[in-house]
Amino acid sequence: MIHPLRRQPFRSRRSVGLVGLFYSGKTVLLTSLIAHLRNHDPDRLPLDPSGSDDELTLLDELPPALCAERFDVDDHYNRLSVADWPAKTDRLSEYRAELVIGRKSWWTIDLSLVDLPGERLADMVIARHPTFEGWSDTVLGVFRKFAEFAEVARPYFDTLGRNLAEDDVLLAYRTLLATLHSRFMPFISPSSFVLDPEGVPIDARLGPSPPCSVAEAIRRKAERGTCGLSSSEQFAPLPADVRERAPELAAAFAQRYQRYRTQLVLPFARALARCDDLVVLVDVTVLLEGGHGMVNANRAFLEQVLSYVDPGLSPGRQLYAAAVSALSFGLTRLEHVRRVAFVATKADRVVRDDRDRLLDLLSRLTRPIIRPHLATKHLTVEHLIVAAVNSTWSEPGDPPDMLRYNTPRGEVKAPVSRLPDDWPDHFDPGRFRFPRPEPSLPRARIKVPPHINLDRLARFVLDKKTV
Ligand SMILES: Nc1nc2c(ncn2[C@@H]2O[C@H](COP(=O)(O)OP(=O)(O)OP(=O)(O)O)[C@@H](O)[C@H]2O)c(=O)[nH]1
Ligand SMILES: [Mg+2]
Repeated sequence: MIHPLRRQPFRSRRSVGLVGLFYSGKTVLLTSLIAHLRNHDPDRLPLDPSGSDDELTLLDELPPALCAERFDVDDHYNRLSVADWPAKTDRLSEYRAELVIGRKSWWTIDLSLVDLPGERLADMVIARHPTFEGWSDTVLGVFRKFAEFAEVARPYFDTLGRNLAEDDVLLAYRTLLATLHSRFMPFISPSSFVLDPEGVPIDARLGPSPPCSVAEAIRRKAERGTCGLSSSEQFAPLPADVRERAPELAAAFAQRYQRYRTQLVLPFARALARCDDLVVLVDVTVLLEGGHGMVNANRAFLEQVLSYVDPGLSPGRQLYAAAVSALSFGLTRLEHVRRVAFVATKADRVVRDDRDRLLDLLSRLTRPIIRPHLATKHLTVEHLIVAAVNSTWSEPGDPPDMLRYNTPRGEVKAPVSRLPDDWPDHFDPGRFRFPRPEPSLPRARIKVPPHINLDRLARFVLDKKTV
């Protein structure tokens, strides 16, 4: 778009999607970033390391362009400022603003930042597969591939071997999903099982429950959860031989799968795939706390997301994109993800001396997943560690494995796990422990959240060359 009478006659469009599992820190990251964009202070968020043209001005906040819902930054910020983390996200939302960087620029940036509930990302495997048969084969393939999935999935396969009554198949699959959920393994598809189509989490649907055994909790979730648009619209993956043996069941599941895919999955999957850049959040500390099973599940999940988004441009599409851009004087862009930043979030949960190790662990996890895309396409990939709201500190003389932070009981000083140089071959949940602080934020709005490396993420988002 061109505005000949303005000081910045040109306007470029940029959209960035934040993806990551539930609890990976997307909403906090976006809230903190927006707070910094609204009150930009070059000393706290340096955008140009040379310091020559470091001024960012937010001109206007705009209605969303990629989805229906506005990102409720004020509500999230208000909670942070009273030492409470934001509520979990229940739907796709977008923050959109017009910005100008530097004093001499001829361009304004129309920037969209997209946030989504982490659970829905497990449905990217549905977005990737137009048919129920393809989805079934991929999901069951993942369950067979990793030992920790295979163990959880065995009773489901046993059920399919002896009983193909619809209700029994669905209950067996919901039991499988409930078991994954109880182990924090993020491969729960359809995601309606943990976050129903209205955005209500399964724990909220169950309501408060008396303390009970893990087996009882799994049974309750399996009874109440829904794998589909509603209780009469449920489906579960079926292997090829079962699809042959029970064609009516397979046909019913296939129709429900199509309705689920069209109504719930494709709208957000398309919004993400249309982004120029993706910020992929990985909470390495939670993966260490969760054990190797969680690392494997996270890896399988990231592979599915990147396969659907298919980031990068093949040489042919790169040429086409360059031609489109040249013919429109750079004002039209081919909508496709071309840059990916992998971000290890909550870097304040590890001691300062371990931040390099945090970056190494992130890179070791994500490099094998992104390499096939990098090998064949034009794609920019960055790796960063960030704390959106730095909520821990240490004082001179504190031991090297100690952090200080606020909790509802007041300030504590506690030991934290040191990071390994590489992912251990085998590690069970509980071997690593990191703090869960309250957010520490200045209440005066002209102040901005303390952070670690948020400036580097901002440079990526704004496409400032030096990250
Ligand atoms: N110490 C620390 N904890 C953080 C930070 N960011 C997030 N957290 C913690 O991580 C939790 C989840 O953060 P969210 O931003 O809500 O996570 P999300 O990815 O949006 O999760 P969903 O909405 O469920 O998809 C918060 O409630 C905090 O406990 C951070 O910068 N530092
Ligand atoms: Mg969220």
